[in-house]
Amino acid sequence: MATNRTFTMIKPDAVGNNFIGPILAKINEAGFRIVAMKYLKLSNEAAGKFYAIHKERPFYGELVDYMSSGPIVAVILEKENAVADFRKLIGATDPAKAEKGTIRNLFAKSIAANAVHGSDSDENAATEGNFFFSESERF
Ligand code: 3AN
Repeated sequence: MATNRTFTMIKPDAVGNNFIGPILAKINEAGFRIVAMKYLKLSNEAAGKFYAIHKERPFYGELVDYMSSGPIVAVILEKENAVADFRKLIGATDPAKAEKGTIRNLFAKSIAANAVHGSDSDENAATEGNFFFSESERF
């Protein structure tokens, strides 16, 4: 069953390039409502925990170092069919393969620094949202 929430992060490259505003505008234009939002910098340890599901992948160390290299924006979003529709809005993991007009096509430079995260399932969306936000921080 499709739930109505997903989780995203605006990653250090996009924050550093002053793309927070343009990316949030795209997200709102696509019909998502912001349920929770935080601007913060992850410690290396916290980034390691967040990406623990990728522990065995060859790029894990690079990914964790990168995600703790600068501030991010963590956001819970709401919309019907949120997980699938948000994955469509951000485009493929590799920005070179991301469809024209998608967030990664517009704002990302590389597969590692790919501007935004998007949950890949309802279950992960809930886990990832819980990682950053308590119940009283969701509106
Ligand atoms: P997505 O974020 O599109 O779901 P995943 O789950 O395959 O992609 O990968 C998680 C994150 O790991 C990506 N967002 C990206 O930042 C990073 N990543 C994926 N593949 C590579 C790679 N080949 N080299 C470096 N980083 C990668």
